[in-house]
Amino acid sequence: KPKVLGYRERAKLCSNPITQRLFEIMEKKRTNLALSADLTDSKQLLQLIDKTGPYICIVKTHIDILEDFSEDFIEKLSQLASKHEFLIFEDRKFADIGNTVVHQFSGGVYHISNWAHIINAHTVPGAGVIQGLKMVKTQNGCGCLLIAEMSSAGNLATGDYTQATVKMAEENKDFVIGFISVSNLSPDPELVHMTPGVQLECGRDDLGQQYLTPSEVITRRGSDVIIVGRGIYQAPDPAEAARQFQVAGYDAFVARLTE
Ligand code: 6AU
Repeated sequence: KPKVLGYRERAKLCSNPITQRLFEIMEKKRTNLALSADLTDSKQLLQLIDKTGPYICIVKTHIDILEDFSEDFIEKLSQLASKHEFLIFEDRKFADIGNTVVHQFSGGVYHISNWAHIINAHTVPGAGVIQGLKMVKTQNGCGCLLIAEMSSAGNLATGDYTQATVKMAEENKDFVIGFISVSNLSPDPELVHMTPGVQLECGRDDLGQQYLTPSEVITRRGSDVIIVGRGIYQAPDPAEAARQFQVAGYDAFVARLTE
């Protein structure tokens, strides 16, 4: 059984500055919680992020669901990222040929490459999607997560598809920093695993989302980061909910360390 490393040790082993910074933040703030900030009003979204900021290592955005996007939103989000020390992950799920994703990443309305620290991509187009994204000049030296598995019922990211995705990550470690997955797929300490579909109790929603608990995800399945949306922003007190997920996620990691 491979030895489980603490966040500080992981940070030292990472050659990519984004993963290095991520593990340093996780160590310093004692958190493996990513907030999935899926609100559609920018003012409410910024308030949510400011309140939950102390408990999280990452804010994950779906920038294209904002009803009132502006450059000012990006500026305020980046200020909050400095204030609270978290990374910004734009969950754009790039999934097209290299030439198209170059434009989707750098251009359009959102200019994601100017502000995101982390992005993600489906591997269904083949390695060209990675080659394209990698070509784009970025502000923050952005790192990419490959979607190797999904949380939703009946998804097709399984078996050979998942294994081929792991291989693509291992072959592109200058840019790929890890996976969206629901299990541990690679023992390489430089590759980070982030898992969505997390609540304090197992269950599902009406549209195929399936939930696991922090201890199932972190202790038993060996993932690194829990991604939580509705479990936090639909709670009566989102800051208190974020604190609970921080504690549950961190305790689950300590349990794995000491197993
Ligand atoms: O906690 P929830 O269910 O409210 O939100 C989960 C978040 C959503 C999804 O778009 C995203 O996680 N997600 C992803 C990601 C992060 O790539 C992959 C996946 O398989 N399932 C999933 O829910 O913002």
